Amino acid sequence: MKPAILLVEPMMDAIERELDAAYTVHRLYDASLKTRIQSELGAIRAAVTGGGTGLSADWVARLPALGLVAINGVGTDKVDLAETARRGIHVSTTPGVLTGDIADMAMALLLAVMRRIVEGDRLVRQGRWAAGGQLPLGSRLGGRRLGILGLGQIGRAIARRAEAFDAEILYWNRSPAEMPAGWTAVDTPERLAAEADILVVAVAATPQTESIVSAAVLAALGPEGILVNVARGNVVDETALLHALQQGTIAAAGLDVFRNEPTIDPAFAGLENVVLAPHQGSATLATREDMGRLVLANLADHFAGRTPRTSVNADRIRETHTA
Ligand code: 8YV
Repeated sequence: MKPAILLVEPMMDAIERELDAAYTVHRLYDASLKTRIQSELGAIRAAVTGGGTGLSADWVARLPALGLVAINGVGTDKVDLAETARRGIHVSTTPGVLTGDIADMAMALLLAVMRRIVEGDRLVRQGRWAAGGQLPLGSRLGGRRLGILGLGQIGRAIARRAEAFDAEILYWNRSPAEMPAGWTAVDTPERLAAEADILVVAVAATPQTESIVSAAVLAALGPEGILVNVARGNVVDETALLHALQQGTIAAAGLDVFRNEPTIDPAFAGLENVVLAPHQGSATLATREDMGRLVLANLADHFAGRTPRTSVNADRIRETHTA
């Protein structure tokens, strides 16, 4: 009999076909299957989910045979890492394969904001250009100071891209790390915002980074400043961000992530100085295929009795269970 798994959110068709071939897949996102899933809870041995969705503590508690939460993404903020380690449940992610796409998304949002791409599209489509309408001038990226908050793999990929656009790179990182010459370390997020023209958020969401982009950081970014967020909504104080955008105490923002996705604060839709994306950082065919393959490999490892190859908590499980 095929092992049973829970699929929390849809994946690309080719990957779902491979999941179906190897496993009995219980699709949690399909409301019509709810009752059937209830009667299968005891049989489910792995869950597959997205980084932004995770698996609630409630669901972890309802699955007594759960041995793996395979995240189709890199964020582990929506899974209780202490509880999963306590129960010996592995949590795996898809590191590396999505780095370039997220960095591309940060640049796309930044350029869309600076060159007024979305406003321009509306002006052309709605016939206002033909009727004599003009787009206000945009701003130049070359020569501007771009501050990156969180210089992990994704932050570095953003820095490399921004360098190619002739921006000057500043960064803040929680732990000191060796960086290429020419990138300037700044010792607090607030100082980074004060020194940069653009603040790009690429920090992992943890209890320590909750609202790290605070009202004070936004005030330091200033009325000419631009914010780009490709990390997680909860690393930004969203009430302060909306206020800053409404009052013009920062100039503009490009946002791929929000609190309460997908039902985000409706105030964003009323603002002209933001470009909004529905959490698309890793959403390309090639990357979602690579991510899906890594999820499949982690599942195969788990069901063959091996440690899932990109488990993020294998050490923690070992420590918890040998202590
Ligand atoms: C994905 C993400 O959109 O990597 C993450 O943590 O949030 C994104 O890459 C998501 O995991 C796919 O559902």
